Amino acid sequence: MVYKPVEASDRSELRDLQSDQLQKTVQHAYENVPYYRDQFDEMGITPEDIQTVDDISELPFTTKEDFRDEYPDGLFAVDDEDVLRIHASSGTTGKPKIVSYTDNDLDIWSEVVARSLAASGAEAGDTVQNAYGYGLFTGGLGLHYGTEELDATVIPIGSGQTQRQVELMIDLESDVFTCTPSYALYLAETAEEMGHDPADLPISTIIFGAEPCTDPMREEIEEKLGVNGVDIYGLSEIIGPGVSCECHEAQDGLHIWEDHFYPEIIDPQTGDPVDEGDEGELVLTTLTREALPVLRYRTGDLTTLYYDECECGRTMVRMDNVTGRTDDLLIVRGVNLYPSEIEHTILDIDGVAPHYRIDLYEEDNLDVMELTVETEQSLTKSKQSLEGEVLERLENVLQFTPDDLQLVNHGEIGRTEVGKVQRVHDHRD
Ligand code: DLL
Repeated sequence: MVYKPVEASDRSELRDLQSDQLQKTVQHAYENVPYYRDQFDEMGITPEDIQTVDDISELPFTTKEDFRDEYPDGLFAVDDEDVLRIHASSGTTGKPKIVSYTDNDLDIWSEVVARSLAASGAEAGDTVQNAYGYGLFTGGLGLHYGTEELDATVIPIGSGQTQRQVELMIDLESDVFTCTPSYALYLAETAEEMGHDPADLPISTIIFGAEPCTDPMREEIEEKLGVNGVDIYGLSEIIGPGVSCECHEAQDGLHIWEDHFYPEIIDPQTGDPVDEGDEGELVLTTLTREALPVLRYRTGDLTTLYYDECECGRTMVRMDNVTGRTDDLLIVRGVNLYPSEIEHTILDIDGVAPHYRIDLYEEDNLDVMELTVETEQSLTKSKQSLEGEVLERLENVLQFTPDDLQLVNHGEIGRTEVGKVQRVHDHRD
């Protein structure tokens, strides 16, 4: 069931609404953000040139470098006294991206998260245990206020304290658990170590996001914990979690809340739009943000958009789940591959556990890749034969062989209790 009627609106009406909102956003950005005004002037365009969403490609892109260059608040479009909240997204290098919200922005954020929760099957009266980190990261507070907006009960436990998560979940009979996909697996392991069958835990839905999750990983989560796994997507620069979410009815792509965020897919090399149905980089424009209007943000996330009807009745476009980023691409001895392709290729081999790491080194000017994979606790075949299977699968599917493959026992690869899992460790200069 939709949370707001607009989720199932007629697409031509939606387009008119988007065009109106785009005009307002462009005007707002031009008038209040010197960075955008300079860009427009340099490109010889004015806000009046943008009449409908079809004109959007006239606008400049915004990149994560622009956020860094304008650190901390150069992209803010309102006075300090109108900013009610600040969050930040910490990159691996350099300054964080600082993002801000007015009162109205916070209301919209709660609403899009509530829509996402409702799409996942959560209802008013449910108990939602929120294991996303609270603080500058948008996951904790984003899911928190969205849960309250839905009129559900939120348990604001935040990340970590995994044994306590299990105990509370049982004692308070949580219906929904929100966390990263890697943490969902860790929760299952911890419950097992505590003597519980993870499938008997009371939760029926896990809303996972903030990290990529391939299909075999999702199946593992759903099977181990006996839940429906629903993917939620978002990024701080645009709002936080709640840009899009899967519906539990179809679980076939994430509905983008298009009355607030306008999506495009471009070729990451040329910046040109791709044909409908082709994969490329997701570009998002905020349509209603006040404190931080963002035009054509290059997310770096690779996906595809589907405009056909969804069985849930929502008409809002669906994006494929994001399993790769433009900056994730590994080029190892001339072979281009994404970590998610490796994950996808090996995880459904019987005996391989969903825990792996990739280490990249440079030796004599050549890239060297070491792949470390955990075996299932109940491994019934020899490690040698499993190794052969993994290598054969990688060669057959990806035409790729790692320089070194290590099969290690259950639990040998460190788990991430707080924050996002890091599977690729690049030791090259
Ligand atoms: O990760 C917001 C969030 C919190 C989303 C909780 C979902 C749940 P950032 O820290 O700014 O914000 O990171 C944004 O994380 O560009 C993607 O690369 C990745 N990401 C977010 N959600 C997904 C997802 C939050 N469902 C960056 N699948 C994004 C794959 C995701 N990657």
